[in-house]
Amino acid sequence: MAQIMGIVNVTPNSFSDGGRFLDPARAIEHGRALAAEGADILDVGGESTRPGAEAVPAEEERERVLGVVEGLAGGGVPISIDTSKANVAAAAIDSGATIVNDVTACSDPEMAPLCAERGVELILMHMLGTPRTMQADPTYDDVVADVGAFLVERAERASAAGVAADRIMVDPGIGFGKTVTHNLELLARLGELAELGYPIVVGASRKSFIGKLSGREVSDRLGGSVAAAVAGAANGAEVVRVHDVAATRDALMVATAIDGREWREDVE
Ligand code: HH2
Repeated sequence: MAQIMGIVNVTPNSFSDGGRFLDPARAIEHGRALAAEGADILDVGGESTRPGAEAVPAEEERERVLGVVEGLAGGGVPISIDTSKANVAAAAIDSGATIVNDVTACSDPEMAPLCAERGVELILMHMLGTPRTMQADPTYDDVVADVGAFLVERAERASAAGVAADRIMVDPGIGFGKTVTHNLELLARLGELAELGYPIVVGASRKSFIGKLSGREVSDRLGGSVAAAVAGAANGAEVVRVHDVAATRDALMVATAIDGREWREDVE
């Protein structure tokens, strides 16, 4: 069964839960609840990447996330740090994070050398442009081929900087410079990206394409999000990044059991 990465956003402005977990104690409580629901990884982030979001200074981002990483590390569930800044990642690794989730795929030249030196896993995500600009008329020749070529190039660059190839995962970046059609194409053809040789991470949870398809506000996209996670896993994702762990876990367990015609002990 695909692994479930539970989202812990320590931000005032994340698109679906901004401000709810800015207080570190509440964020830790939320992370623990997601772990109890069955999260395999907890992804802690201190900078929103929603369309139009402004960058957060490193000092502020560090202050938001470090106590939360520290509070959740050692709880039996690996912690990933969702950051594009190497100095934030370094401090989070010191606090117990073992995975770096970089939505800019190592735009910071220090990021890959850091991950190599510290022996952590690295998630490289595709984004077209920056959060400020990415939704302004994104265009591709073939979105799957273009995203795949970008991810391979960044993965090879990270390898050249010393990150072991088996510690690299790639993510097509659903919603990051993509139209609804691009997102659907990527989710449907995830298997082509899996053939690149790196485990696939995918995050569709509550994103706007689900709102556009279902006509639902962000607070009411659970059904669409679960469907996207199940489809992503069926098409080759090894990790699904979600806000709603319990519902996703139930759905993946049932879908996996049907697929393998097995249940309980045998499905995981
Ligand atoms: N999406 C978001 C943030 N980080 N990381 C990966 N690897 N893949 C994703 O698709 C991804 C990500 C955006 O979602 P969220 O954290 O809920 O919102 P915000 O960026 O507004 O905090």
